[in-house]
Amino acid sequence: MTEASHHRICPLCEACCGLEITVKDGRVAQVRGDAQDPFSLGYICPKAVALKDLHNDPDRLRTPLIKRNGQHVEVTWDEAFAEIARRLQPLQAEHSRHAVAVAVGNPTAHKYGLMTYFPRLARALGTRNVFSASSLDQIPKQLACGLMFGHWMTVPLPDISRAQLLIVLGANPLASNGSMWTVPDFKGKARALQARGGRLVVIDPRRTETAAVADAYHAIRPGADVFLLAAMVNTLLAQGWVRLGAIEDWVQGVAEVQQAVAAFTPLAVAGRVGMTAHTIVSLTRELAHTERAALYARIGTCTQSFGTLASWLVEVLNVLTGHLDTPGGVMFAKAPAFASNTLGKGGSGRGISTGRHHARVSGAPEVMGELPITCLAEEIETSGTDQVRALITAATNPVLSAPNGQRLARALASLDFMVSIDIYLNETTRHADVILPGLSPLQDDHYDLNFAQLSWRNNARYSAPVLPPDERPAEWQILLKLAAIAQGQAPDVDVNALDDAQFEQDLQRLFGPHASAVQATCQGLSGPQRLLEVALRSGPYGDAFGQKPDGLTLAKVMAANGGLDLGELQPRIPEVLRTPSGKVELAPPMLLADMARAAADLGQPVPELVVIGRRDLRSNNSWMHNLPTLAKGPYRCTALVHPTDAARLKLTDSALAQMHSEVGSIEVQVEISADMMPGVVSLPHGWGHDLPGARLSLAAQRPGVNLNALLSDQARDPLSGNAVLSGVAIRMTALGA
Ligand SMILES: Nc1nc2c(c(=O)[nH]1)N[C@H]1C(S)=C(S)[C@@H](COP(=O)(O)OP(=O)(O)OC[C@H]3O[C@@H](n4cnc5c(=O)[nH]c(N)nc54)[C@H](O)[C@@H]3O)O[C@H]1N2
Ligand SMILES: Nc1nc2c(c(=O)[nH]1)N[C@H]1C(S)=C(S)[C@@H](COP(=O)(O)OP(=O)(O)OC[C@H]3O[C@@H](n4cnc5c(=O)[nH]c(N)nc54)[C@H](O)[C@@H]3O)O[C@H]1N2
Ligand code: SF4
Ligand SMILES: [Mo]
Repeated sequence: MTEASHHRICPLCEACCGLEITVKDGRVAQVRGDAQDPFSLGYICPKAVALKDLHNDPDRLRTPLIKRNGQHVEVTWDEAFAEIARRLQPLQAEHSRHAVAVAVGNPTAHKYGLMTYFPRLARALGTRNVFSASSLDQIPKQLACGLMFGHWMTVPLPDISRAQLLIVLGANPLASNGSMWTVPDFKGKARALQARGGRLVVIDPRRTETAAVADAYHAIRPGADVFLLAAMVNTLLAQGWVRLGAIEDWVQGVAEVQQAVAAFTPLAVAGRVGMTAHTIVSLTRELAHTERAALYARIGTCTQSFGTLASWLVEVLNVLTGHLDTPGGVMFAKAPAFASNTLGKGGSGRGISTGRHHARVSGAPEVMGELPITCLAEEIETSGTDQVRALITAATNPVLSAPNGQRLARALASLDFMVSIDIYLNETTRHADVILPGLSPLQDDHYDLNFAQLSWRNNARYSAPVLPPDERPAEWQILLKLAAIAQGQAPDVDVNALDDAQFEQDLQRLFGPHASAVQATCQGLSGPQRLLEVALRSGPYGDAFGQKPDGLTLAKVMAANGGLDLGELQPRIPEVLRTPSGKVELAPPMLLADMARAAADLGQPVPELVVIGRRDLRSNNSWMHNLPTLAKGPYRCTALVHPTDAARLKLTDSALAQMHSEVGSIEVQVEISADMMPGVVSLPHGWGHDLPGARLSLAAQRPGVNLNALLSDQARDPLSGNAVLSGVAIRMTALGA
């Protein structure tokens, strides 16, 4: 009998916990939190334990599938790639390059092979129809931060280990484990903050799991964050509480902000926000007068029509209270590899731009190189030049995760050709003509390309595969093959040779005359691992290919089981900035202009009943409901309704009700809960596993209902293109038990 224990970073959510995985005789025996991990110190959640179920899940695809006569049948890799070339290449020849769309989803962010090679496929296709889950999620925050600080990934993070006050707005880290902020064991860190006399304050339409451990909780009307935040900025300025602190010389635009929020007094917004003016002023006072304080906002503030404005005002408040870039406030991580805000000369840059092209049907602007995923269905359905006729997806399930999934499903069924890189035959991939499954996460190596830029502590961590890879291509090789096919090559092209050639070109571009010396240091490496080696060595902690012998190399990072701790976050202004002015641009014109829309909306009546979403520790968006350890327990896809709403609507606990919206209608199980704000109902997303043609046998036994069947694909934040997933008007009628 052989037994070995491996350290592995959990690839399932942004907390990036360190796991200890025991393998006995080639099988996963146990998954535990790794107490030696310097970042998570042994913390894990139930999803990590389910990695064992995921690896063993009989429904997880291990062989490519081709759809023949409506049925998905197993084929060889050669057959699958040949089929793709046979069908994709003529379609490309006949139509414009925009006729092939690509869509990527959330797990991509956790797989550096997908992350580093997906852009090559998009580039090879030359399509502007690039879609991702970012437009269902964080793109407003990235846009706001990009405009203020000059790069999409320059996002302030609460310095939780030194803060004395943390205000959490529209996030529920006790269930989600944190987002756009890698903070394993949030609960433990929040307890430590409280133990040293600090306070945790939660603002949310639901008294969440996080609110339950907080020192104070305030309910807010969904979608009203922009008004609350503008009134807080207004209060700061009116009371003379503004202090810019250490970054004073690096901030511009305070006067413009003052003008933009002038009309949003606490009294003017109180009714709409659902808080008293007194509470708004008190919150502002506490943020302004606590020496080390941070305001953190997440998805609740993004997935609404004023998502970019709300995300912007959050950081304006952190700046105006002197908390940006100071210990105990909000700070910037310094990632050891792949971080654009560590490249080139620091202090100023080109900044970011949007609208380099627009969606054909809606006219929505390009943001971060992509178009809103809520435009995908209409781009497929609407005839004309550049109509989308083929789609390649990677790790995304928008039939469940995007608004109006029923319309998208119909659109996908009408495509001429669809390919999915995915590990399940699910609600989305059932429409694919060819499905290409990547390896199990336990067979893949791992590096958190994004999350090192969002981490509560600087670090460099790498995980080797826990189980040996099998004969299958890795996902980066699948993507390279597709890119080659998209460029007209034969399906039997040697992808490793292509990768070598591309790598040489990249080195020429990056290192000019030193390219061959750099290349010599990467002997024996290939694919994303080789890119990582170069990025680490040329990065801010790197060994500069031998010039700084104490610096990082991939070998050093690999040797540090659990990862290298690169220390607490450090002040980075002005070096981190990449704005044209070299300043924190507090008043981007695009945002100032959008304040007129907010002002006009302030007077609008609010619907009597609205729906918001909810996350549960045992779910992960739409794709982990097929795993036995997570699927057990009480039914979770319930609609939480406040007792006064239930009484008014004659809804009873555990009974069924019909939930209607402008676009759809679903049958939900009611759960009466005083944790809800009156007038607000909460239903989780990612459910509805009862669609024909999917192969998720366990999930189908308790399918739940799809929240996104109620949401419109026409409701977006006009600046970022992010979907409106929160605060949508509904009606509810009782159906009986
Ligand atoms: N109403 C509502 N809708 C929401 C949200 C909400 O709060 N409310 N949240 C939104 C957010 S934040 C997000 S990020 C999106 C997520 O939406 P998506 O990005 O579509 O993510 P999932 O629904 O989790 O689907 C993940 C897909 O990846 C596949 N997959 C899993 N692991 C791998 C792998 O290793 N390789 C490959 N190739 N495929 C893999 C799964 O089988 C599944 O098909 O949902 C959004 N939808
Ligand atoms: N267990 C689990 N963990 C996950 C995921 C999962 O599906 N399950 N998904 C992962 C993903 S992809 C992401 S992006 C992150 C998200 O991580 P979080 O941002 O923490 O997401 P949620 O837990 O949905 O918390 C959002 C909160 O916003 C509140 N809210 C809704 N509407 C509004 C509003 O208009 N204003 C305000 N202020 N609040 C509002 C909701 O009640 C909810 O409590 O979680 C990640 N982690
Ligand atoms: S919180 Fe859970 S799912 Fe997220 S990284 Fe940690 S163990 Fe994995
Ligand atoms: Mo997300």
